Parts: sequence; structure tokens; C-alpha cells
Amino acid sequence: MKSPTSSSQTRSWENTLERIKTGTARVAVIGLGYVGLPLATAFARKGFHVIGFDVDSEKVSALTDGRSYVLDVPSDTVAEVVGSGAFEPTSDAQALRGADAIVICVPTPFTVDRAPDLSYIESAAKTIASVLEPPCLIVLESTSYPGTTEELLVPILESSGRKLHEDFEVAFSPERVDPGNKRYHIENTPKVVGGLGNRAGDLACALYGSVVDKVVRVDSPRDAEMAKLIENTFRQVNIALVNELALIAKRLGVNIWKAIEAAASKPFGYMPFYPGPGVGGHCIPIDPHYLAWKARELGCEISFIELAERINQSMPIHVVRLTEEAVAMSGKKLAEAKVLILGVSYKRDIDDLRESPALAIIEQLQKEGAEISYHDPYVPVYRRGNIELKSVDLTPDTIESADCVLLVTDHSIIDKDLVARHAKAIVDTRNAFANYQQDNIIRL
Ligand code: SAJ
Repeated sequence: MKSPTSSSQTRSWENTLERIKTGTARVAVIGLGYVGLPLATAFARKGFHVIGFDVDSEKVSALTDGRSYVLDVPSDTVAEVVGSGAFEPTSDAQALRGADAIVICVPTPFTVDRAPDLSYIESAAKTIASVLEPPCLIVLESTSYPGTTEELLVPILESSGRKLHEDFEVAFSPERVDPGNKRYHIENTPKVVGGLGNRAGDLACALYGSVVDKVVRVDSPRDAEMAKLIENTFRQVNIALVNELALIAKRLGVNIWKAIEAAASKPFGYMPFYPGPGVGGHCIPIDPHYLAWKARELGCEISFIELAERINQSMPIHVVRLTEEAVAMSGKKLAEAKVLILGVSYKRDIDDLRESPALAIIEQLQKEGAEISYHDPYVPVYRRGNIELKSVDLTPDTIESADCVLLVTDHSIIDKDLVARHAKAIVDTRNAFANYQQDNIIRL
């Protein structure tokens, strides 16, 4: 690892660019979650001295001990970069002093009334303002509406008395981390980068160019902020469309999954999306809403996103009605039925529960009196409000004792043969039982 910049070395924008290009810059990453940790370790493995800042001391101590809590970052990688000194996890903001570049990777959830919650960005910006030593490039990665970098981040940084374009530069670069994706990772996923001004763009492109194969430079942070929202609104709207088509197909007696498979044979002008029990995750249910919120602020009509939200949010209730149909096969009503749910995370082969459709499904089933158990090898304990459940083993007994097995998340590891052999009734919301023709399967 090359020696990090000591604060005594002369620091100028030219030197900053040079240090970035030669991999000797001090790079800080604020927020060490599923976005920040892979980025921090990627920079560290390229030889940069990386300060990883997080307010969660448990995260910092796990990393210091060489342990990872992010599915896609092996503990060996953490141990390697922490052991070599290339990566310095900390909760001490003073460690950010002297950084040539600081990347903000903090959450942007909703507030209680479903408005953008920018409090994490504000807090990170205030932390930076308190230790900012010029010259420093600050890059925002957290997804937010177009204008956030200029309208929110810059004023907070300038509250330190430092001046934009003199003491600091800013850019936006959307995260494109897809948890559990075995094919795409930081290095081989093209990175969109938009600097506020040419120097910011040059610096940010050089920074990301040192770790990713392809940098896609755009003219401004707004362009980059908008690109991200286009990507995820595209997904949300198309998932809602195929969910609505699935409801129509069922009435038409059409197997939607087979129809989609046929449509996907078209080599151009089509991209398959699949119906499901609803839309979970930290991106798709949330990012488009940030755009809709800003559009409404500007007085723009934006009906697509609201309609897509309504349709996607209605799917869990539709699934509960299918479950009611399934338990009726045993002559039961939901209020007296036992339902075994397979998979509660928001998508297959990951452990993330955020906005998972299973949350709404469990809540509604319990509201209607059903007795719930679940099996999810990735989620050993399910806690929500006053509900606490433990994942049960998938055995002939646990399957047979349920009036219905409801598959919400199609983890690859789930033994479908065992379920098909022992279930009284199955509700399949993911076409996981496509190859099983038994008549006790109700499909979305
Ligand atoms: N879903 C469907 N039908 C589909 C696709 C997804 O019902 O055809 C559901 C999933 O089950 C899940 C939710 O939608 O509950 C979101 O799924 P997702 O595949 O979009 O996965 P995410 O939320 O992890 O989205 C991420 C996003 N990555 C970033 O924002 C950086 C998204 O832009 C990626 O396109 C997506 O991963 C991906 O392609 O896997």
C-alpha cells in the first residue's frame, strides 16, 4: 500500500488529482452498509488509504475484528484490508480530516408521512463540514431527487465557511449495488458520475475510474441523480404492469408465466418482468417515490408512479385472498387456518427484509386470524411490531401441519419436492412450482 497523504504534504487540486490517479489519495466513505462497505473495500484493495466512517459502533468493531456483515463482502476481504492498514473503520469523525475525497453512502428512506427522509445526508454533510480541510472532493451516492446535491449538500458544506469550487468540489454518482448478484459487482458495473463543474467531474471520474471498469460521465449531479431514478422507476412501473397483467391473465385462464416466456422470445423491444407478491427492497418501492415527491413539489403531474405504487401495494392483499382460497381446500376459513410461509426476505437468496411483501402478507393474515409459521433459511428470526417468529425447519411434519404453504420468496435452497409431496395446498407467488402439475397448487 502506498503511503497515504500526510497533512504536511502540500495540498492543491492538482496534487489531489495526482494522488487519485496514483492511488495514494486518502479516501473516506461515510456509511458502511451494503453500498458503502463494498465501495470502501474496493478502494482499499486498489491501494488507497480508506477511512470507513459509520455512526454504528457495532459495525465498526465488527470490521475492526475482520468480520463482514454485508452478504457480498467476505470477511476475508475485510480482514485483508484492515490487517494491511489500507482500511481504517472508525466512528470518530476527526479521522475524516485530511481526506482528499469523501463518498457519502447513507440511507434515504421515507419519513413517517412518506416524504423523502434526507436526515442521514444532512447528518453526514454536517459531519464533513465539521472536519473539512481543503481541497476535498465530496461525492454523494445516496439516491435522492434531482437537485439534492446542489440544493442540500452544498449549503451545508458551505456552512463551515468553506467555499464551493475553492475549498471543495461536489459530485453525484448513483449506487448500483445489487445485493446477492453474483455476476455484477462494483468493478464491472458501469458507474454514472456527474460533477458540479469540470474540476469536480474530472476528480470524480478519476476516483471511480480507479476502481470501476467503465465510468459514464454526465454533465451535472442532476443528470446523474435523474439517471438513477429513471432506472428504478422503469423497474417499478414495469413490475406493476406485469402484476396487473397477471390479474387479467388469471381471469382469462392464461398462464401468465408461459405468456411472458413467449413474449421474451422477442429479441428486441421487450424486457421480461415477472408478477410477484409485491415489491420490496430499499430501491424500487422508494426511489420512484422520491421523484414523484419532487415532481409534485414542482407542480408536475406524475400519475404513472402513483398508479404503479397502488398496484404493487395491492399484491399482498391479492396473495391473502389466494391463501383464503387454498385453505378452503381443507374446508377451513382463514380465521382457523395454519399457514406456513416459505421465504420472507424481499427477493430470493438474500437476507434483507426491507419493505418485503411478506411483511404486509403476514400482517393481513394475522389480522384475519390465521396462525402463521415461516421457513426462511436466510432470516432465522422475524420481528415486526409485536410479532416475533422463528424460522421453522422445513420437514414433512411442519409442512403437513399447515393448511396451506404460501411461497412468497423463492430461495434457491428451498426443497420444492418435499413441499409438493407433503403440502395440503400451495400458493405459489413466484412460479417456483412451474414444473409441478398437481391440482392443489394455486398460482398467482
Ligand atoms: N420484482 C418483481 N418482479 C420483477 C422484478 C422484481 O416482483 O420482475 C420484485 C422483487 O421480488 C423485489 C422487488 O421487486 O421484491 C425489487 O426487486 P429488484 O430485482 O429490483 O431488486 P432490488 O430491489 O435489489 O433492486 C436492485 C436495484 N439496484 C440498484 O438500485 C442499484 C435495481 O436497480 C436493479 O435493477 C435490481 O437490483 C436488479 O436488477 O437486480
